[in-house]
Amino acid sequence: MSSADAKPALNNLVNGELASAHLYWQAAGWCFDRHLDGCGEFLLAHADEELTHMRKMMRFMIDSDITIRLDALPEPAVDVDSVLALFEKILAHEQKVTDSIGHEVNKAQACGDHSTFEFLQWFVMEQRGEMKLFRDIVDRIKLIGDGPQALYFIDQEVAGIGASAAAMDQAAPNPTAVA
Ligand code: OFO
Repeated sequence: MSSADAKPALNNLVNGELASAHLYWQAAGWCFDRHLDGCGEFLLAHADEELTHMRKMMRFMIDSDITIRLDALPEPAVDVDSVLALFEKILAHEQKVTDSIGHEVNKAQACGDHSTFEFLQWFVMEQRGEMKLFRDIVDRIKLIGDGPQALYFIDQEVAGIGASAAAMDQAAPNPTAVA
């Protein structure tokens, strides 16, 4: 491993946040096509949240004099045939994001980059919340069942989960927020 590889690669995480927003926009489109407007609105709002994560990371890089480099976005293929499969795909995506953040945290710790290590702790906890949110949605869909009769209830449930997650975020503002 070169010494460049040993350093935390925040560019990878910035690109990951943008890819998350890209996937959620496409997933929202999938929902609106099927008249699942509650799910669609939830995913649009979640894409906005991903952009705030990206911006937070970019601000840290700018303030730390780290060059920002954006990559081409992969096609956000939403090739699923049920709302359960859609949210399982999203949960798997969030697991990848969690793993990428953990990887960079390990590198920051290994190379003694305390500033980056501390900064990334916010993302570690954020991912914990993301995993819980999407696990809850998947569990709820499984409970309701995702047959045609259930779609209306699923749509309402996801809208409700999204609204309470947003209210909790507002009630507990991030103390490490970068202006
Ligand atoms: Fe940025 O939290 Fe989801 O990916």
